[in-house]
Amino acid sequence: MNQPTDQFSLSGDVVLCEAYGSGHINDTYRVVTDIGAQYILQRVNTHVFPNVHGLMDNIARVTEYLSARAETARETMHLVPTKDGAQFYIDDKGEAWRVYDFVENSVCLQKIEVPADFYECGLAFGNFQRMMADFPAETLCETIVDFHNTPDRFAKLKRAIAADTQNRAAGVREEIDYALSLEEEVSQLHRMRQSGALPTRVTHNDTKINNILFDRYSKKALCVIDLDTVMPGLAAYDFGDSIRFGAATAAEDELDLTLMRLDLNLLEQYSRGFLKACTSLTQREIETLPLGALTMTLECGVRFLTDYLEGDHYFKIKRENHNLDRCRTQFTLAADIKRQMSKLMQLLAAGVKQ
Ligand code: ADP
Ligand code: GN1
Ligand code: MG
Repeated sequence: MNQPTDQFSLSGDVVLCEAYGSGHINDTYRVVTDIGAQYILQRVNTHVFPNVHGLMDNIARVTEYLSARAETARETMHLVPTKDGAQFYIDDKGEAWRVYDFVENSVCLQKIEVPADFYECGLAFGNFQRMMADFPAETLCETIVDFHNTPDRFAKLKRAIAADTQNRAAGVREEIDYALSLEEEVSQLHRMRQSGALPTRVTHNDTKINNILFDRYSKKALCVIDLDTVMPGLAAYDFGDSIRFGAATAAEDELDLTLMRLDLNLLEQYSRGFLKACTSLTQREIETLPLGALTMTLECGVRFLTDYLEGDHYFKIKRENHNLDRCRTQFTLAADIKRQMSKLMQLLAAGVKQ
C-alpha cells in the first residue's frame, strides 16, 4: 500500500512511523529512516483548514523568511518537499500530508516546569513577532477566517444557543450568561484593529507553550512551531494566548475549578521575555497586552462552549463533557484575570520603563 512518506524526498528508507505529540487539531507522526534521519509527518485537518494551498503557501513563505534571518538551522521549521517538489501531498482519499525536518535534540513542554521556561517562551514568541515585523502581513492568507474576531465568536455562540442541536443549552445557562456579560469588554481589541488604532502584525495566533521547542540540554527556547494559524493579527493576541495557557495554575481541562488562577509571577516572567524580544511593539500595543490576556481566555472559553453546544465537532475530545470542562476552566481563569487586571497593568507598565 502507498504510504504518504513514499511521496516525500526523505534521506533513507522509513523504518518507523509512530503517532507523536498531543495537539487538538492535526495528526502528527515521528518518522525515522534506516540511516537515522528523523522527520515530522502531519495530516492536516482539512475540516479546520479547508484552504490547504493557502495554508501551505503561508508556511513556506514564513519559514523561508525566518530561515534567511535565523542564525542557526534549528531556529526555524523546514518543510521537506515531495519528490515532485511540492510543499504537500494529497492522497487518494483527499487527505493532505506534509513533512518537516525533525528539530533534533528538542523537547516540547506541556506545562511550565520552572518559571524560567516561561521567560523563554516570551522571548521565543516575541522574537517571532519582531522577526516578522517587516513581512507584508496583508499578503498572508487567513487560514481560518475570523479566527480571533471576538465579536464573530460571540455571534457563532449565539447561533449555537439558538439552534441548540444537542439540547444542551439549558444545562449551561450560567456559562452562557457569564460569557455574554463580558462581550462588550472583550470585543474592544477587534474594534481597535478595525479602526486602525492598533497595527496589524504577522502573528502566530496559537501561542501555547507546546508550540515551542526547547533545546533538550540548555532548556533555551529554540523554535516556534505549529505555524498553521500564522496570519495577520494583533500583538495582544499572541501575548494573551500565551498567558491563557502558560500562566494558568491548572490544566485547560482541570475539573477542580478551585485550582484555576492566574499566576502573576509567571505572567511577569513571560512579559519580561516578550517585551525584551519584541522591540517592534508600540506603546499603545503594550498597554493593550493585559486586555489581550482577558480577551484570549474568554474567547477560547466561548469557542469550547460553542463546540460543546454544537456536538463537539471541532476540538478533539477524550471524555464526555470535555469541551464544557475546558470552557469552565477558561471562564474561571478569565474571572481571575479580571480581578487582577490593575496588577497586570502595573506590571506591564513597569516592564516598559525597564
Ligand atoms: P497541532 O496543530 O495538532 O498542535 P503541532 O504542529 O503543534 O500540531 O505538532 C504536534 C507536536 O509535534 C508538537 O507539540 C511537538 O511535540 C511535535 N513537533 C511538531 N513539529 C516538530 C518538529 N519540527 N520537530 C520536532 N517535534 C515537532
Ligand atoms: C487548538 O492545535 P492546538 O492544540 O495547538 C486551537 C487553538 C486553541 C487551542 C486550545 C487551529 O490548538 O486555537 O486555543 O486548541 N487551534 C486551532 O487548547 O483552532
Ligand atoms: Mg500545536
